[in-house]
Amino acid sequence: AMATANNKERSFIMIKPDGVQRSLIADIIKRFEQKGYKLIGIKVLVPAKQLAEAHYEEHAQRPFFQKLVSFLSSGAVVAMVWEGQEVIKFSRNMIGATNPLASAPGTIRGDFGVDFGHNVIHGSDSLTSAEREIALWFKSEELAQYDLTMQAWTY
Ligand code: RTP
Ligand code: MG
Repeated sequence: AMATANNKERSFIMIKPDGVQRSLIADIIKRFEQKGYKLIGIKVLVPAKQLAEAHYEEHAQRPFFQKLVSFLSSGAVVAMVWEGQEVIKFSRNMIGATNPLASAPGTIRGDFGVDFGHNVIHGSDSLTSAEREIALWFKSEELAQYDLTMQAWTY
């Protein structure tokens, strides 16, 4: 990596209730891990309505807002923070378009999604959103700092 690269960029990634119900947790984590990103925070929770509303506050005035937050708080989600160069933009590419039927095969929504309102996964859409969402879902002590570099016990 170039010396100037920001290898510490972070994104908030969340497997939505439909993704958990459909047993997609391992596959989704595998994609980020194999790309080379670093998992620094993860937890399973059923989000309170208030947390779901805060998460999607940018859509508060939209007609679909109540349906959106009810869905998010309807079951368990896997909330994660992934770290690495360009992780925000790249994870949006890995996730695919909002409409699963418009997202390319090879993307998470393109491979697994069928319903616009139940599209498996969320990813932050900008640095500002990522910082806001990470602070909303995680305490700083829940984020691990560690190296993935080779250790003496690896070959
Ligand atoms: P997300 O925030 O969940 O990662 O999805 P996104 O960026 O691709 O899409 P966004 O525009 O942020 O919308 C958030 C979620 O709201 C639902 N939605 N419904 N016109 C509609 O009925 C409508 N528009 C958006 C989608 O489920 C979308 O994921
Ligand atoms: Mg969004």
